[in-house]
Parts: sequence; C-alpha cells; structure tokens
Amino acid sequence: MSAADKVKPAASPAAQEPSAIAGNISYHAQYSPHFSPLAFGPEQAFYATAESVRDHLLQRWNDTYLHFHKTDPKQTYYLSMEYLQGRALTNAVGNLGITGAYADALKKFGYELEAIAGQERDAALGNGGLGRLASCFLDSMATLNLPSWGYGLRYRYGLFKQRIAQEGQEEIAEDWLDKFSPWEIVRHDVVYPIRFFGHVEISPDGKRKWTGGEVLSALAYDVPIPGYKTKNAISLRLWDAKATAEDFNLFQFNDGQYESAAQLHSRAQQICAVLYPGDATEEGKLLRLKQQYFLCSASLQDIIFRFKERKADRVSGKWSEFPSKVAVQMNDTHPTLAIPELMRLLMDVEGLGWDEAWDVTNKTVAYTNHTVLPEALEKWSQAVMRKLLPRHMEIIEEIDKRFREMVISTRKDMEGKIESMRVLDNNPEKPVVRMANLCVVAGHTVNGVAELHSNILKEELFADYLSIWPKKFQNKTNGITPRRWLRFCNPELSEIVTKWLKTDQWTSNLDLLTGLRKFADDEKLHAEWAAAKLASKKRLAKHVLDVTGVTIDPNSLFDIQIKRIHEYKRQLMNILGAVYRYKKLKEMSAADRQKVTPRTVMVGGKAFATYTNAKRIVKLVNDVGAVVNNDADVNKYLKVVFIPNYNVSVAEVLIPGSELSQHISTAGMEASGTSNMKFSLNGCVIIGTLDGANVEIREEVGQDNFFLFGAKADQVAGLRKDRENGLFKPDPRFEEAKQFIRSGAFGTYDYTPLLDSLEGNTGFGRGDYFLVGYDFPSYIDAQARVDEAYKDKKKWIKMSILNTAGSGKFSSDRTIDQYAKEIWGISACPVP
Ligand code: GPQ
Repeated sequence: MSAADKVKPAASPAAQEPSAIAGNISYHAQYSPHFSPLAFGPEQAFYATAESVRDHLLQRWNDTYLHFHKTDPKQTYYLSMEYLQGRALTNAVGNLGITGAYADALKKFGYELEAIAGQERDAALGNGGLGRLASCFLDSMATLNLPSWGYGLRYRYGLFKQRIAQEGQEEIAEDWLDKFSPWEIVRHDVVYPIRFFGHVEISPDGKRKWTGGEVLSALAYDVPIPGYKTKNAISLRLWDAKATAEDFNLFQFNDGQYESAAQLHSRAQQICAVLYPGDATEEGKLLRLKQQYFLCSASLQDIIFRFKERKADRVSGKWSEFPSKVAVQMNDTHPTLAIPELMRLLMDVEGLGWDEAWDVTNKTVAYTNHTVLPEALEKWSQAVMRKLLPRHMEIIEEIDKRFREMVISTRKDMEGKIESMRVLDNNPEKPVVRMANLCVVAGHTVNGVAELHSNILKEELFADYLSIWPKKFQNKTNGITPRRWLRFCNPELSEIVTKWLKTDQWTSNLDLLTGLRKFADDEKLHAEWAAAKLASKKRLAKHVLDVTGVTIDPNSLFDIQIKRIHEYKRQLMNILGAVYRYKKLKEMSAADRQKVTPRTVMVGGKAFATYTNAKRIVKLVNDVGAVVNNDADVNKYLKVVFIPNYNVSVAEVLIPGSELSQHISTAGMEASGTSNMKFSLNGCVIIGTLDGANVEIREEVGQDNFFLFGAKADQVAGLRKDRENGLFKPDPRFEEAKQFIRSGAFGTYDYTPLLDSLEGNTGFGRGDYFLVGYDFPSYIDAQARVDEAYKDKKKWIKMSILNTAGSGKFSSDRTIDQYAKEIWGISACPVP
C-alpha cells in the first residue's frame, strides 16, 4: 500500500497537528523517495517519519545557529573520537514534546510509534562508556541552551555487531549506513583540506611551512541535537574524508590502471571506514593516527572559520580574543593533536609568534582523563609522528623543550622528576610522544570523571604536575541524561515518579527525585512501583527469549552485568559466583532448594576482537548458561544468560527491568562507570566495590541500599605485593569454583589459560592482577545478603525507591553545568 493511498501528502515542514504530520510523513514517503513508491512497510514508515521529524530539528538548528551567530557568545567544542548515539527517533520526538502527535499521525497509517521507532538502527560510533558519555553530554548541552557543539568522525562502519557462535564471539561489520541515516545533513559548503606526510619548508625569513605529501578533504555532516523543552538544537558535526575529481587520474584509468587511478579516493575511504581500526600492525597504527589528526584538523579549521565569521574585524587578527570565544574540550587523549594543530594554524597560517600562539592555545584547550590503566594511556612512536605530521612533531619537540627549561629554571627541586614528566620519552629503543603528558602541559584544566578517580590523578598519575600547577586539576563526576535513561526508556516508572512528585519537572531537574524519599514506605507507591518493575521485567524477558531462545522467569531476581568485557571489570568473578551458586544448588536437597531465591544472571558486552581473555570470558558465560539452563534440577532457581550484541538500544530494555546490577571492578581501576548511574536511576540496587562513581552513588542512595564488598583502592597495591610474595591464602570457595570449571563441568573448551590468570605468579599464573581471588569471598557473602534482602519484598522495593530517589546528582545536566561554569566559562544562550 502506498503512503498516498492513506493520507494526502502535504509539504508542511514542522507540522504540529497529527493530521498535518501524517500529510508530511506521506510527503516524505513520496517526494524524498528512497524506496519504490508502492512500498510503505514499517521500514519505509520509519524513514519517512524520521525525515518529517528532521524538518523540526532543522528549523531549530537553523534558528540556533543564527542566534549564536548574532549573539556571539563563547562557545564550547567537544572533540571526541566516539559518540554512542543509539537510536534517535524516540528521543527526538520526546525532547520536542511531539510524541503524542507523531503517535497519532502514525496510527493513520496503522502503525504504532514504538514499533516504528524499533526499526531504527543504532548509531554506534563509539566503544563504550566514553562514547556514551559524549552523547549524554550533547543532550545536556542542548537542554541547558549552552552554545556548544560536538565534533566527531562519520565512521562508515561503527562498532562491530556481536554474534555468539559455538566458538564464542564473532564480529560482523555494523551497518548503520547500509541504507542511509535520516538524521544527518551533508554540508557541501563545509570542506577543509587535510594534509598528511610531506615536509617542512623554511623560507629565508625563517618562516616554516608544511607542504607536499597528500591532501584530502574533510566534508561536514551535521546531526542536529535537540534540547529537552527548548528551542535550541545544537550540532554533532561528523567529518567524512573525500578525494576530489582532480585526484582521479583519468589517464591512468583509461589505460586500464583502475586501482592506481583512484588511489587517493581509496585512501580517503579508509580514513573513516571503521571505528578503532586494529592497531597491532604498523599500518593500523598509522591509520588510527590519521583518524585522530583528521578530526582535530578539520574541527579546528572549522572553529577558526566560525570565530572569524561571527565578527568581520576578526579576519585579520584579534587572536587574544579567541579564548574568550572558544573552549575546546578533549575527550581523553584521542584528540590531543588539537594542541599542535592549533599552534600550527596560529603560527604558520595566521602569522602569530610562538608565545602568543601558546598563550591562546593554553587558554583554549582542556583535557578530560578517563582512565589510569597504563596500557590505555596513548603513546605514539616519534618516527610515525614525524613521518605523518612533520610540522606537528617539530611543534611537540619545542613544547617539550620549553617545558623542560621552565622546570629547570623555576623548580630546581623537581629536576629528578623531569624525565617522567616530559612530553617526549626518548628511550632509544622506542622513542614516543606521551599524549597525556602533552595534554597536561598544554591544557589549562585537567579533570577526572569521579571523585575517587580525580584524587588518584592528583595523588598518583599526575602528582608531579600538581605541585607546579595546583589549580589545573579538577573533578567532574560523570552523569547521564535523565531523558533517555528514565523518561523515554522507562515510561511506566516515569509516570509513577511524575504522579508522586506531582510534577514532571524532574526530567530536567533531577534533584527533585529526593521528593520520593518521604514515600519510601508508602504501600500504595510500593504496589505501583512493583507493577512497573514487573512490566519492565516482562519486556526484558521477551527480549531475552527473542535473541537467545532462553525462557526466563519474571518472578526471579534479575541480576545484570552489562558493559565492555574487560578483566578489570571482572565479569569473570561474576561467572565464578554463578558457578559456585550452581554447584551449591546441585548439592542441596530438593527441599532446601525451595528456600533459595530464584535468580536470573544476565551478562552482556562486547570483547575487543583481539583481546583473548575477554573472548574466553564471553565463551565461559555461554557455556555455563548452556549447562545450567538445561539442568532440570536447578533451572527453576538459577539461569545464566549471555545477552548478545549489547548496545544502547538493548540497554534501554535491560536497565528498566533490572533489580540488581553488578559494578564489581577492582577498586581504583574503573574511572567512573556510568551504567551504574542508569541502573540506580531505574530503581535497581547495586552490588559493587568502592570504585569510580560507585562511591558517590552509595553516598547518595544510602549505604543500606547498596551491597558493598571488596578491597579498597588504597589496599590494592599492597594486596598485589602480598600475592606476589606468596602471602595470599585463597578461600576454599574460590578454589572450589575454579576447580569445578577445570573439571570439565561446562564442556570441553580449555579454560586453563583463563583460570591460570587467577593464580599466583607461578607457572602460567599471571598473579591475579585484578584480585578476583582476594575479593571473591566477600563477593559471595554480599550475594548472600542480596538473596536474603530479596526475600523481604517490602524491604527490597524500599531499597529500589531509595535508589531512584538518590540519583539526582548523576544527571549529566549537573555535570555539564559544572563544566560550563568551572572549565569552559560559557553561559546559556537560549533562542528567544
Ligand atoms: N572509558 Cl580511556 C572508555 O569507555 N573508553 C576509553 O577509551 C577510556 C575510558 C570509560 C571508563 O572506563 C569509564 O570508567 C568511564 O565511566 C567512561 O569512560 C566515561 O568517563
């Protein structure tokens, strides 16, 4: 059936009434045709609906751009190699306040909005927490009317899709652009040249110029980001790489040399082909560095263009004004090249001297650190950097030299520390540039992402710099957007919250949730709360059945751990706990089993393709599930399910249906965690260590409403030493669980290397670096306390309510407000 058969098409952009909206959807189905005219199934309906919603977004985007242009406020640019946007339709209509109208309009075609929204593919231009944080931040920036934009890369293939096969995880290329994205707008007039390789020429007057090499073009795609209940819409500007017609060698092509004729075109395609290309090879490393430079150079050229565009007299100079109009935030070290690139543009293109350019750069850029894991602190080979970016390498060498001179001349006492603080590590075997050090030396502010993490930065990782620049270091505890992560993903609970608070203002003022505390014992609220939870659990159970074929019982305790698979996050401890539980259930009498709290343990997450132990953990969860779930003696009391292909839209189903969630990293290793905040907000109780933002969540929700266990961050180093020195005596339960797996209870796959990683420094043992052995007994004890607490329904629901009530602090609106005031110096600029 064609769209026109049902509703007369009408080109009424930004229509508000259901019938006009239906006309506009029909219009898009026919006049922005991406499909043949007679088809109007759910997929076609999604694209036409999205394009109709895009009309609203574009109008706001244009108004906002014009308003910022006229007002000329200081603007923040968030540079990030990752954004995990997920789906956009529900969020867009929700933020614009037109959900009901679109739902009614779609009914005219016989469709439910929810089903149509389910057609959308996740935009997964990120790996995990860091990318999703960037997306939450954009939502808050727009909502708070802040003049701010995000910059990123338009990866052709985002984060891989995960399929679980007999051998474990398989990676499949992701397909968000296989058809097209209805949310992006190509800007054919926003194009910048990006050079790679080449050399530096010095003119007679000493001026330096980078020239030669190969030059590609960066082309802008804008994804409009609407704020909640505001006219403002900001931009996520994604860069794609292009070569031009001039780069196409027609002569070679006609000569049959097809590949060399289009060489530059294929190099351009490689740049934005995939998120995080494997970097085990030299080619992979070079490509990753190219991506980083591509983002930084295109974004800075665009920022400078806009700085000039907003006032005519800036075309020639006024650079001291730049930091009062521009703030650049580097999301971890991935966009560090923004520093030498801004220096280069200011000196070589705009003609500033070093000191002036340095002053402008320093006052403009700031750096957020998201990890203290040594292997994640980026270091680039000086040789690779010199080859790809010769001028930037010169600038980095000069920054390094000046930093050393500054320390030597002003801080005699620090001389012994200089080598480790320097930007360059000139170790003759492997000379590298230390990107984090460059960020600290060049940026005006460095922040961590939770109190504990920021303290570790000050006391350990960046301690030496602290005495030079005591005011440079700050904390900005992460946050999540309450729109996506409660209002839109959990409508049942949202309605209850609104009803009991007598306002829906909590959606943009999350602190109002504390108002629920006074009803924490109210039986009527308890009944409503439990019903909402059950509805979400049923939805979750349906998802599990659909994607795994496993039936789970909505009356069992839903226990979830979803995040990237990493040894420090200790999914292995979780599964060892489930194995131990299974073994005890097997040993029990049938009568005793009936007293056990039934549990469904769910684990989801992707393992990096070359991370062997992480992949073994995925396989183990699946193998344990296959045995436990088919064991008729116990499967009423325990199920273990691996949720495949964890992503943003799966999280939106899982989190509302969760009752217990696991945030069990080795203390000091998880910088913050942000899913912990999402769970707690949705009335889920956390079992966790004193790590990252867990510490602050526990403070906010109350220690009685959080299941704490495990070593504290300041014990970890000593415990590792003890383990090395053979002083650790493992708990028998830990030995029993490992032994059970070693015995082959879960199939024939060889888990020896994985389990050996938990042993001391003998033989194959890797010394249990993540202290699973040390924390295991207290983990099992905490799980026993969970079982007891869950038996008392009243007590559990109260804990659940108090978790939601205590989540106000973790709104990304609060986080972004702090960045705006304490780092960026920007203020709201609402479209009138
Ligand atoms: N994080 Cl450095 C990532 O997701 N990717 C990264 O490359 C780095 C950090 C996470 C970090 O592990 C979490 O603890 C944080 O909550 C998250 O960043 C956002 O800050």
